[in-house]
Amino acid sequence: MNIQKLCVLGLGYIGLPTASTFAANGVNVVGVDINPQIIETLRSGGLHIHEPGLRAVVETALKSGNLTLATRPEPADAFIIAVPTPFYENKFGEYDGQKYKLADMRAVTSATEAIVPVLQKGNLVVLESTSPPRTTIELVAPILARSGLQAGRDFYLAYSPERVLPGQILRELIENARVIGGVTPESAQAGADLYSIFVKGEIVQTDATTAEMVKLMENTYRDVNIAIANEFSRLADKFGVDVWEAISLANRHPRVKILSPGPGVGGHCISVDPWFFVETAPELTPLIYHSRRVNDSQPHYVLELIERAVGNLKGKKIAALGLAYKPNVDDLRESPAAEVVHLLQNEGALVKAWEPFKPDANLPGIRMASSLDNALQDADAIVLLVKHTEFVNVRPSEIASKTKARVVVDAVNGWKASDWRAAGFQVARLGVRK
Ligand code: SAJ
Repeated sequence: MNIQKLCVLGLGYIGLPTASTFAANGVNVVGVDINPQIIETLRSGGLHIHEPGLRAVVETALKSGNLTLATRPEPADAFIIAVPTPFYENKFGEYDGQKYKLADMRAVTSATEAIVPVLQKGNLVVLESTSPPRTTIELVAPILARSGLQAGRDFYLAYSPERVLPGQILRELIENARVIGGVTPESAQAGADLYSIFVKGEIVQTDATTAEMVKLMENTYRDVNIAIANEFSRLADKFGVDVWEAISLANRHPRVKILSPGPGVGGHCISVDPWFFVETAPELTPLIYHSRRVNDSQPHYVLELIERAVGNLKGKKIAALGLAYKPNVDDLRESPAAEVVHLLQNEGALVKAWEPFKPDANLPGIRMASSLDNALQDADAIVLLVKHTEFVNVRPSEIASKTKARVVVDAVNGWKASDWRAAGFQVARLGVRK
């Protein structure tokens, strides 16, 4: 299929890099977002999201004229839907007495509806948004049929998941292998034609539901793996073992790759996607359900660890190092570190948080420090919640000179306990009772 003009619906973390990369490769792209503020920000040279290198790519795309911006789709050869699929905040499903979260598919529904009036014979429509299995054939195809055209017969329809890692989106977009699932083999081929414009990784064709399931399996596998690591951290603590040492020894086995325990699983992918399986098949997903529960409860476990090290938390001044959902990013969404801070405060602790990647973070109820030194001042204890490289590199003797705190709690295996002990600190570590 020959694609001259493309509409990308949704200009967020995935849509904007995708639209700009197509534009950089000579495609005439219309970037569509229903939020006029986003369009305005982009037109005036701003950027509403943070991703290394993105500003330059967007700027070049806009200047070249290959990327234009609009609030609704225009007739084109192909359409990519890259809108968010969050959960409902206050709506839950229930199975066997257990509550589960429900996907809010309203953005996918309205983006698809917006394509109906401009859809033409021979077009290609690709859904990229992470979605419950069968969304392409059971939600998207019927909406598009309102145009009088039928998916697979009159136009091509495919599902192709994004798999890029925040912080490395622009590189991974091009280099990662890409799965493309068509409602027919011809639809998968049309999708492959589209992405081969810039994708250097392998492009693998399959059917739409398989592609949807593959995406959810990848993130669910990671979530379950982290859940077992978190459970191992609790067991190691009980048995007087160092979980980090034990995992590294177990991982010497050629067929074992256990991930790392920590304060929990954050971000908007791994902590979200497994629920799409649970929602669509609660009776088949007890393992996935309980893994989510284990990871969601890990901040409480870290709270217990801190309480054990510090004693009664009421009135204690705690320096919390890190609020991001993972190391070396500025993204605080669904962050387990922020959850730990809230739990500490519920126990009456006076927490000051320092997040070098977002010093002016404005999270409700969290008091931010203005610098690392400011966080350490007057602290009774220091808690390491995110393994940012700059935290790993601090020198315990230097920290000792900046604070009266002599207790550190390391929830991420960022610090060498013996160095801190040598500098006069009492050390507690997640997954270690020694
Ligand atoms: N985490 C652990 N232990 C680990 C690894 C991660 O506790 O051993 C925690 C992190 O600290 C973080 C959370 O898990 O809180 C998720 O971080 P992550 O780096 O595992 O993943 P994300 O959410 O940033 O991106 C994932 C990626 N998926 C996989 O690696 C299978 C990415 O490729 C996907 O594109 C992205 O989800 C997405 O958009 O779905």
